[in-house]
Amino acid sequence: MSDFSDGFLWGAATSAYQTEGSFDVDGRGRSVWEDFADRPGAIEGGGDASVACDSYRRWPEDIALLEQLNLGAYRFSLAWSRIMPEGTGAVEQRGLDHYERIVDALLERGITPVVTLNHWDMPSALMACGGWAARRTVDAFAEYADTAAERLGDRVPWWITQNEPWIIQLLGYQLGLHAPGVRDLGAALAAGHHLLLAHGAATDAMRTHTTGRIGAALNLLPCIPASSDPADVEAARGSDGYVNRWFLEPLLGRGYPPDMRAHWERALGRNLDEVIRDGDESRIAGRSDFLAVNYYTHRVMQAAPIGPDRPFPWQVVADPSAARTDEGTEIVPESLTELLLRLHHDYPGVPLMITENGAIYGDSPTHDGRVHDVRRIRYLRMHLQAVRDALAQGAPVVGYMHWSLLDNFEWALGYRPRFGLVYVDYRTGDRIVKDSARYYAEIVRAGHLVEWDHKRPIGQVVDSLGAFG
Ligand code: IFM
Repeated sequence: MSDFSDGFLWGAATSAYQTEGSFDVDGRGRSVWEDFADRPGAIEGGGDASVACDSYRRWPEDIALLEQLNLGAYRFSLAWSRIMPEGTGAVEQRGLDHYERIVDALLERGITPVVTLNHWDMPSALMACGGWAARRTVDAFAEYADTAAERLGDRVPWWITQNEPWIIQLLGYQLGLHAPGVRDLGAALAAGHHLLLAHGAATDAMRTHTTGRIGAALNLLPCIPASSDPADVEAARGSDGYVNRWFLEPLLGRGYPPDMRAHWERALGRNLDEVIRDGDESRIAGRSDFLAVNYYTHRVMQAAPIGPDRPFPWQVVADPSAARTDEGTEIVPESLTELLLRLHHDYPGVPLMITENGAIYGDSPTHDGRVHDVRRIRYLRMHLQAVRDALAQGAPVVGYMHWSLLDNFEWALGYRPRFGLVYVDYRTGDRIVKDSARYYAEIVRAGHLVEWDHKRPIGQVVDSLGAFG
């Protein structure tokens, strides 16, 4: 019997900037990430994404991989600067043609495209007016979304407007650790709000071209108090407001949560009416056909004094009992079940798609040429079990996209962290299917969780993988 519903979307995810390379091809404009990567020390190892996985040229190979892994869905993103090199105005048809070829090739193979519009690589030109901190960027994004949907809307059934607005707000505009490298709390607040407003405006623009479902992807982090001390409980609630509810509540129709609004007002020393204007919340609400959930870990929270580098009265502390990935991320699959049940409870009727979940493990090919990433196998199994448990309790989960199909450019961390089901040799561009991918392919084929049989010769696990194995 199948553990997952018929029609459950099994897939893998990537993004344009992290995989494509070919910056100077087909009229692509510059993006804020090239500007950021040019700053000395911005990217670990000093690399950039100008080649990455070379997927702009090797995309047929990537699609063949999806097919051979039995995957029924592919989440990828469009590069805004390939479609509108200056952010607004002139449209580069070659960029649209490229993505149209990918969509058509996926559909020909029965693979459902799940298309993200903003996976962080905003055109540089838009920084002249402040990027996401500027309200006029909302209109620019709606224009881009309209253009993309006009070309692809008849064929793409799932659209994601924004990927992880909290990360853009926090790392891009508050801490300056991601592009565009701004460190300004007020700019961060504005950026987060404009990303949500842009979701609303983009959705309105796209509706005339598509009957596909439109949503935004939030990286949700369950916040757990470090102790039963009421101050820690309050810290966990505050952090939940900052990371999760600040985005969930307006998107799903309830407006910004007043407790977090008060935290922002105190931290900024002013009210938010200049940024969050009358009527804005109703331009964000009611425009999500589904919620895209990116899940990696939880946050254990402790009360902490406000200070120059701590605008809110809480801090993250380590969970000593948790297992960790190679990057130190705490592995807590049971939190995924709880999260999905909470979303089901708080926002009934909203379909949930897991659009990212994965782990950094540095395994590389061994003497036999294979990548035996047994820890990723275990990670994948535990998280799929968590999804299955949530489904069994009624959570409307419609799909699971593993992050990532390929090892790729992990932003400010460069190429060291490897998230892929498929290993990429960055010197040659060659792809090597990892054991975890073979295991995932077996699960997908079976439609339920299967055990990984270490003893079985790997070549027999997925018969069709020969060409890539
Ligand atoms: O690689 C990123 C992705 O671009 C956005 N979500 C988190 C992933 C892993 O850090």
